[in-house]
Amino acid sequence: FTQSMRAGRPLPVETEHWIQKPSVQPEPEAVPPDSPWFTVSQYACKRRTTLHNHNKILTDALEVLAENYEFIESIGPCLGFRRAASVLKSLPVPLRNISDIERLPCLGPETKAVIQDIFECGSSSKVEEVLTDERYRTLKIFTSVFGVGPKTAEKWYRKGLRRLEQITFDTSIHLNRMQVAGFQHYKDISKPVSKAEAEAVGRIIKEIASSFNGDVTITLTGGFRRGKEFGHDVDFLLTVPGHGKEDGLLPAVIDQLRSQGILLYSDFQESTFDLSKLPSCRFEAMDHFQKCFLIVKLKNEQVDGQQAEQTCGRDWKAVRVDLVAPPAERYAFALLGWSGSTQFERDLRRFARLERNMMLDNHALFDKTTNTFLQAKTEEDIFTHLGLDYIEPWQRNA
Ligand code: DCT
Ligand code: MG
Repeated sequence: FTQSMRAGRPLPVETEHWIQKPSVQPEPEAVPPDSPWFTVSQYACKRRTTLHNHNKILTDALEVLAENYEFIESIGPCLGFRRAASVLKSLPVPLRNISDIERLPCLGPETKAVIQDIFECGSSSKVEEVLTDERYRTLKIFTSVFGVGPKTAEKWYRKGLRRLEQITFDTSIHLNRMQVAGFQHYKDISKPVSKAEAEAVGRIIKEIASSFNGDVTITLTGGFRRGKEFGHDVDFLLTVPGHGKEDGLLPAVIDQLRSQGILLYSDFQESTFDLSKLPSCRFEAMDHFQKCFLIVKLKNEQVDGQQAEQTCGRDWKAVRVDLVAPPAERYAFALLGWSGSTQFERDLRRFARLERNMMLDNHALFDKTTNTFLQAKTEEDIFTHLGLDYIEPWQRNA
């Protein structure tokens, strides 16, 4: 399957993306499939993907299939469908018929079949089948709990469990600390977090962190930095100028949240980042910076535009918050990595590796040709090193 996805008809990777060509926006429906507008790169980091998705029906369908493959840990097909969905998200117009997709990269035969079904019947039988599949539906519910991944969800499914209440009542199941918190605050943290709530959390963290070090800067990253109005959590980067000045920052923030009585859960991970070992450092998915995964109590009155009165007998909401504190000189790499989207990050790294013989991750950019680390103060510096046009955060919704 993965092979067939790749075999498709890859366009030259160095072609300019559609948005940089003509100066006027095309009329939806008016784009012929052989138009240069449809010159789309196979790399998300060479496309500009805003939140305005003209092909949501198609991308939702493809993402259901991707998720289903993720649940059975079939990574190749999962990434194939995610990549195809990502290509469609970048298009400036809705696709109208099957011939429109001929020139698009990353669309394998299975993706094309799904799209054809939707064009012809209004839905895809393959997708409908997954949506009604008991296993898919159960894993979807179980993995919606903080701390529960596909492996655990699958284990519970195999035990015959189908509903969340069954998990909490089953005495033979041992939940780890994260999952206990996940169940405890399920109702709140499964609700989307609004931009106003994210900003309120930002003010709380900023005030606390500033008493640790007055020079601290805190940056909202993740989906909110890409312009989303809602997210599943709030991601912040905290930095302090000066070598090693961020040491102890997050433990201090956590202590202060606890003494204010608003810390509901915390998982602190000490930094394992070591500059002197960087040349031998493995380039991997999760970074080595000091970080913590939290659940905090956000009072209604702290949120702009929100009624201060009680909802469900409470005047607060539990919110998932991630804090990362990289050393100041790693800031640009950490910011780029934590801004997402996941698909955009995946393709930045893939592009660096395959097209530039470089290795990129949240810590550094290494040029394998010259055996040197490339320094960067800003995200723009990193795009320049990679020979890529700068893509604004709000254009990284790949
Ligand atoms: N990230 C990544 N690779 C992963 C997971 C995350 O590069 N495997 C990056 C991209 C986004 C950022 O970290 C924050 O992750 P999330 O909060 O999961 O994503 P988000 O885009 O902020 O989504 P949401 O709006 O739902 O929080
Ligand atoms: Mg997020």
